[in-house]
This record gives sequence, structure tokens and C-alpha cells, in this order.
Amino acid sequence: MVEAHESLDYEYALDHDCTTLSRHVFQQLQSFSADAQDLSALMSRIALAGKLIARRLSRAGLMEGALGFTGSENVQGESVKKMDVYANEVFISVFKQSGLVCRLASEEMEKPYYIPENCPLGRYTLLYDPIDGSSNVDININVGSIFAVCQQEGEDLDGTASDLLQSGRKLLAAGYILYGPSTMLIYSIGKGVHAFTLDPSLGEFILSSENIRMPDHGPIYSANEGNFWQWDESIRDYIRYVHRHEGYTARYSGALVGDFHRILFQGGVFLYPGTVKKPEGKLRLLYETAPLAFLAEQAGGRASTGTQDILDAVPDKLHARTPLIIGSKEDVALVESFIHERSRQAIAAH
Ligand code: FBP
Repeated sequence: MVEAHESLDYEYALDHDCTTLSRHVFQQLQSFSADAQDLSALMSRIALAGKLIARRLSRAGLMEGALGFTGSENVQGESVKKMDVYANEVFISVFKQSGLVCRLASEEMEKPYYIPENCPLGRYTLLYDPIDGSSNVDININVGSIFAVCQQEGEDLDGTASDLLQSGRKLLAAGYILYGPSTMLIYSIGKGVHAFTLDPSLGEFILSSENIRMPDHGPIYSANEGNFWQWDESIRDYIRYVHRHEGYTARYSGALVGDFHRILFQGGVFLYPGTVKKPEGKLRLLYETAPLAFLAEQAGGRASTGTQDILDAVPDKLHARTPLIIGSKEDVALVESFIHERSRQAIAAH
């Protein structure tokens, strides 16, 4: 005979094990409306993409031709990894025959990809970076996938996807998948930030942290200091400050998703500023910085270009780039204060 308290533990454990991503979306929306059904189904397909990519990554070292370069360059002028191509195809495949996503735009594709059988019924567009941190793939260091969902506006008959050139404030959902010691999926539909961990024994992403709050301040600063002499003097001022003050420690994994994940839970700031060569920075607005900015703000943090919030930035083209300062609100404000001080001095000097 199961004791009362045992049955409660049993029920709790079962209820917890059943809190999958698709169920959590319904819980969040408190509705089973058509839109709720769509968003829940859409998130389940993203979860499937994460499982397929995690499986490939976990066995890549044992497979012929899974690692290395393809020999071609993408629209960014970057050498493409075979895993980039595989992951890009996975996101397209999981949305085929879904009636959900009519259009996908990714770092690996010059123009958006249309899934004819989903158009025009499917009103959602998926923006994604299939493999973030590509330089880590072949050496088995953590990488991620970044995604955002927006509603298609208009028919986009000329295929220019001009309706995508809008601020991130229009996003319906955003998140990332972190392929680390465990595979995790972090997402938000504008009702807080929640983390799921892939349970390999179930093959399901199960809720592991809910309503995550980013600390207002943290000890971590994350930047590629190898670019120090290419940065604006204001950013150098900030780095000199953290070098000279107790309580700061540097962490930089080479994958934005991994560095952001650490800051989401432990606080601090990640920077990828503009450089002399690339004043607009390296990271892409629509499918790298805006999705993470959506999460940061939902978790009580901030994301800035240095002069405006990332979510207010409007791209002038699909693969537009922005400088990025993201993390705990006090630390982002500290970096901005050095930028403002330098521009104040520059104005005063004129
Ligand atoms: P990819 O999406 O092509 O990987 O580029 C983005 C990225 O790898 C980020 O994940 C990372 O923070 C940054 O570029 C690393 O750039 P760098 O090697 O210049 O420090």
C-alpha cells in the first residue's frame, strides 16, 4: 500500500517528468486556442531539431565526414563547417509538412527558405543560427543553436522578406539550445525565461528551471581581449577598469550561447563590440543578438549596442550586424557609462 506522502512524491515526480516543452507552452498561455496549439507545436519541432543536432554532435567524432569544412563560404564570407550545413538542413526538415512555418531565415542562407506546402497557411517565420560557436565544433567544445519566431506580415510575394526588417520588440518567442555536457533548451514566449534539459532516457526536454532571473550584477566579463587594440577607447577603458578592480573574472568560450548561458545564471556581461575594421561588430542582429536580447530582458537583464537597446535596433538588411553588450543590467550600464563618458569628452573637446 503506497503511503500518502509517497503517493505525493510519486505524483510530483510524474508531474515533473511530464512537464515537456509543448505542455509548458500551454501552461504559459493558459489556453488551448489555435494560436496556442500552433506555438506549442512549433516549439516541439524546434525541440526535435535540437535532439537531432545533439545526436549528430555526440557521435560526430566517430562518423566519416561529419566534421571539418565544406570548402565553401557562406553569405557572411565565413568558411562553412559541415555541421553548419547539417544543422541548417535539420531546422528546415523539422518544419516540412507542418503548416506552421512558411519561411526560414538563417545565418547559412543568403535568402530566406520557403516551405511551399506551408505557405500561405503558415504565418510564422523562423529566424535561426543553426550552429553558434562554429569554431568550437571540431574540437568538441560547447556550441549552440539560436532561434526566434515572428509573425509574417503581408504576402512577401517578391521574396525580399522586407517585413523581417523590424525591431526585436516584434518577436513572439526566442531561445537557444546549448549542446554541452547535457543538452539544454532555454526559451521565452514573453512570459519569463525557462530552461529544459534533454533526458536521454526519455528523449524528451524536461523542465529544469522556471522563471529564471538574471542577477543584477555578476563577477563575469566575457570578451575576446585579442581584439583589445581594435576596440574603441571607451571599451578599453571598461576592460582596464575590470582589470584594476576586485571581484571580476574573465570567461570566454568562443560560443556566444555558452557565454550567455553562464551569465544568465551567474550574472556578468558579454561584449562583442565594434572594431576599427568592423564598427558594426561581428554578430548578426536578427538571429543572434535580438533573440538573446529578448531572453535577457525577460530575465531582468539588458542588451545594448552601446547607444540603444538591441530590441530597438531595426536591421537594414537580413544579415545586418550589431555591436553587443548583454547581461546583468548593472554591468551593461557600467559598460555604457564608459561609452557615454568618452562621447561626452569628445563633444566637450570640440
Ligand atoms: P558563428 O555563429 O559563425 O559561430 O559566429 C558567432 C561566434 O562564434 C559567437 O558564438 C562567438 O561569441 C564569436 O563568434 C566568436 O568570435 P571570435 O572568434 O572573433 O571571438
